[in-house]
Amino acid sequence: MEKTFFIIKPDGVRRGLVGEVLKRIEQRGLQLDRLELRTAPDESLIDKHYEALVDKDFYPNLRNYMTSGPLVVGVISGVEAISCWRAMMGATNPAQAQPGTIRGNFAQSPEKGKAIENIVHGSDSPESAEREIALWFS
Ligand code: YYY
Ligand code: MG
Repeated sequence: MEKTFFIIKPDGVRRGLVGEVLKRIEQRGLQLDRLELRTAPDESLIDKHYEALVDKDFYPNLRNYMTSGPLVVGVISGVEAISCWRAMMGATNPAQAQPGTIRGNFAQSPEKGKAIENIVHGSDSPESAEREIALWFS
């Protein structure tokens, strides 16, 4: 079994999509190993989570968005859980996300200069899954 880390981002919580996202995880047959609501995510944790992106021009927007409200974090496991969950999320830019995916069903693309609000996060490799699980559940 492979493990991956996921986040229901502040827009997902704000819009009442927690149940919808968890339903999809359960219906896919992925196992929920950990699940927590984090009411006040702090900037330093977000900086560590997105350490590869902190120098990007969009990062200040991304950090504001990720600290704008409660988020739900968890660990799921299953066969090929990392790629399975990434496929369920859909493409980073919701305009390119396939219908049927979480982003493709529930997210819109931002106006220029605004943060991409795309509802969910998922680790992109075994190494990042291990790093992110340790970071958020240490
Ligand atoms: O893993 P994923 O969330 O699909 O995309 P990443 O490339 O890791 O970027 C993380 C996060 O940053 C993305 O979900 C939205 C935001 N972002 C952005 O606002 N503008 C970009 N050009 C690229 C990413
Ligand atoms: Mg990523």
